[in-house]
Amino acid sequence: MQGDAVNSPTPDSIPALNAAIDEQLLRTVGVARQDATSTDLMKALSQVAREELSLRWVETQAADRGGKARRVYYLSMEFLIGRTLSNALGALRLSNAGAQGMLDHAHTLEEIADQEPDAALGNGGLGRLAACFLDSMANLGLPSFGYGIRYEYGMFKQKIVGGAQTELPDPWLADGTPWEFPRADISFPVRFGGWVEHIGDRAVWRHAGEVVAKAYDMVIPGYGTRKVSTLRLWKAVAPADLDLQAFNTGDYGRAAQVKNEYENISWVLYPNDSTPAGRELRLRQEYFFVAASVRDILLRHMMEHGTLDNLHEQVAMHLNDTHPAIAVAELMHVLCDEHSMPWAKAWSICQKTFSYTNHTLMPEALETWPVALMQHVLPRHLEIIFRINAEFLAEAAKHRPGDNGFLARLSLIDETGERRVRMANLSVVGSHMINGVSALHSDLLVKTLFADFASLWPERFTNMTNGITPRRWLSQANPGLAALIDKNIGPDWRNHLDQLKQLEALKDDAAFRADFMAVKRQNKARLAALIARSTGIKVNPDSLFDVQIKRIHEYKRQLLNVLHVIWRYQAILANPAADWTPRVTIFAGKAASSYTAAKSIIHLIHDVGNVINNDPRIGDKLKLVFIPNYGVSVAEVIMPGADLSEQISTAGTEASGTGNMKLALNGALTIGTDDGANIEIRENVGDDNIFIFGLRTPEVLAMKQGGYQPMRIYESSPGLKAVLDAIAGGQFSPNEPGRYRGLVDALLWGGDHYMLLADYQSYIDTQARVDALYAKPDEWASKAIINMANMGTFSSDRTIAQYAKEIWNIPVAP
Ligand code: HBZ
Repeated sequence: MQGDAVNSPTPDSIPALNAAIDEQLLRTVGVARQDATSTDLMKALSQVAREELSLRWVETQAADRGGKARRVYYLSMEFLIGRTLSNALGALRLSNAGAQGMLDHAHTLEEIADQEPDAALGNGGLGRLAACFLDSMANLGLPSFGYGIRYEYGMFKQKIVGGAQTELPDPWLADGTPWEFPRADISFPVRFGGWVEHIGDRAVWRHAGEVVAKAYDMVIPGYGTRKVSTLRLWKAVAPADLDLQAFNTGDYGRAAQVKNEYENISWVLYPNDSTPAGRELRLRQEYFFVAASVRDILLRHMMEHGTLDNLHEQVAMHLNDTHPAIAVAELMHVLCDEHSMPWAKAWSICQKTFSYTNHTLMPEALETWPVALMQHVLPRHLEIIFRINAEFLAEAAKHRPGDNGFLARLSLIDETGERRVRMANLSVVGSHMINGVSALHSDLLVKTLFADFASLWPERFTNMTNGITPRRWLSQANPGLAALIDKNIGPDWRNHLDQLKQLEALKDDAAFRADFMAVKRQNKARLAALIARSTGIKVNPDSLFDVQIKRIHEYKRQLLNVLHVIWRYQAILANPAADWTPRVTIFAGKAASSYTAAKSIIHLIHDVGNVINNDPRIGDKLKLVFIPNYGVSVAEVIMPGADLSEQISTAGTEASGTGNMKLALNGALTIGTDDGANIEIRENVGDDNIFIFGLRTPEVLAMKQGGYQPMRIYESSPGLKAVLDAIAGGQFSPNEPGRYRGLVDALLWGGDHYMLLADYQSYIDTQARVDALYAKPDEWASKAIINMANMGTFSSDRTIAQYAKEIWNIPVAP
């Protein structure tokens, strides 16, 4: 199958694609053309794309092997891929032919693509970043693999029952997926438990149990190239002999139980996005995928180079946060214990091979494992960590003799209570480069969390500002805007997002502005339809669509947004004749199942929405909706339809944010704090084209140190008082008036940890400026265009090119 040119199918590709679809219906799916359901069509069309991906995969492997390419291996517990069909068709230049082919079957491509379940193998930003990165690695032709876990159950499905979140399992593989390639011949044993024997100077790990890791590949196509990247996911299976033994005894119940004990390792994604799970199964998951990946990488290296001495010259392994940090100890284990490499040489290779990205500064989010647990699950690795630590601390002590506090902070072991292994410290010590994910975050990393390490090795710390793939987040999610851009500057922006800059010249061009806003209007109608379908609430697409979509977390301050909505509600009631800019406030996002405060915020949004949306005095002036089950596919509908992007975390808490980039790229204006990548968005779009409010990071710190008193703010602000009193007094929960007492008490009496009250007035005032601008459609449109036009730097192609050059040392074609 020949691919068509961007957005213009060659005349003969449509019949060729149609024939291929019919053949797949018949041969693979097993239905006659006229009987095919939309699911059958999804499978057949996917199969056509899969065959082409398969060819490209084989081609890429041969080329990389032949060229003895230096490769990057991106180790990540999470890859939030979403759906693959539309993305694959886009990369194969088959979108138009595919759409036509589906129309010939009386279906739209959108309807067919909707049949595919999301591969939701991640929690939020960190997992989605990994998916955008794979897309860019493929696009840049970078010899690369992503390595992770083939979770049988991905991120839970969120269902709202009576205004509250409930969690349902996500059996995304139940009907199989057309996108994976099981590699039956690629599997590795992964060992756990037992003890370590020291024979002379050799350490021998006498493990207690073992599970088999089996490889399943997903092929990640590049857009501007035939090169692909590979996402290799590991599934845990019980060793065959154990299976047999159990079955032979005839006790099938026991056999199934034993099998489950092994295979549960890859069953389910931990749905916590910040507090580490601290559970044995989680540690097993981390080690499981890391051990299999390291073995796979070393095997490939040995086949190509015949020695491990030059591992660091050919291999870059990247740690996506600390979740894969045990890889540092695993590589030492394999090199020293299995390949008899001297410790010092192995350590030098190890440090040159690994690099590490940190995604959070918040102390409670940092992963540590009890020494006792690690002793139980990975006794040899614990020994290795102790030795790394001893040698490291001896070296560090030379820099500040007698400074025990310095050493205690640097130590890989936290000795303050129950002894624990600090995975962030292990990651830093084991890596030659460490980066944060926005300029602010990277700066704070070296000034706070890693200040002691940075005093030893300043040259190892750097910044890699996050990015997003323009293929999924503009070309695919927003075909209307993509077509308008194509018409004006051609199609190459998909590979060179900087080209959008040319559109800035059209910001005052009446015709372009009209076209741009017409596309926005269509996308808002599509979003309104999703809202109606998923919540039953009708919203007017001519209102300002104000969007906050992300994991629900106190530091992200969805509650501050709710305070504004209630303020507005009360203000409209007090002054109904005023010229209110009609607004729909839209939330979406999941709360970790055990995170009580976050779940309470979801409930509050629903309760407040219920009151406002059913108050006849309000009408279209204000609506509040919560779109359930946020995920990649839902985001693809919301992003294009947003006018206003809420990025309102307490300054210094959001490492970067990436939704902020997606929304601005789709022409939303940002209302945000001076935090994470908001700062770089402001630098790119200019102060006049973004709404920045609230305290900045140093001011947050100063106010905390000076003794922050939220109660004072409450008492001196009648507006704020009325809002909080309404919540606490049960105005939105008349059947359970005390329902939100806890949320409000945490603000007034609990110290308001994320300083909502400190930023409240500034936020309200800034929202008024938003209203005023929205009332001038031409000015709003110009600013939205400026935002989109200046998002070039936030392409993940830029981010990955930077990683490749500055961290991984892999050449990329300019
Ligand atoms: O990573 C996010 C940051 O909060 C966000 O600011 C940043 O843009 C993004 C990409 O760099 N962090 C996460 O999404 N973190 C997790 O999802 C997570 C998952 C499992 C954990 C801990 C954190 O155990």
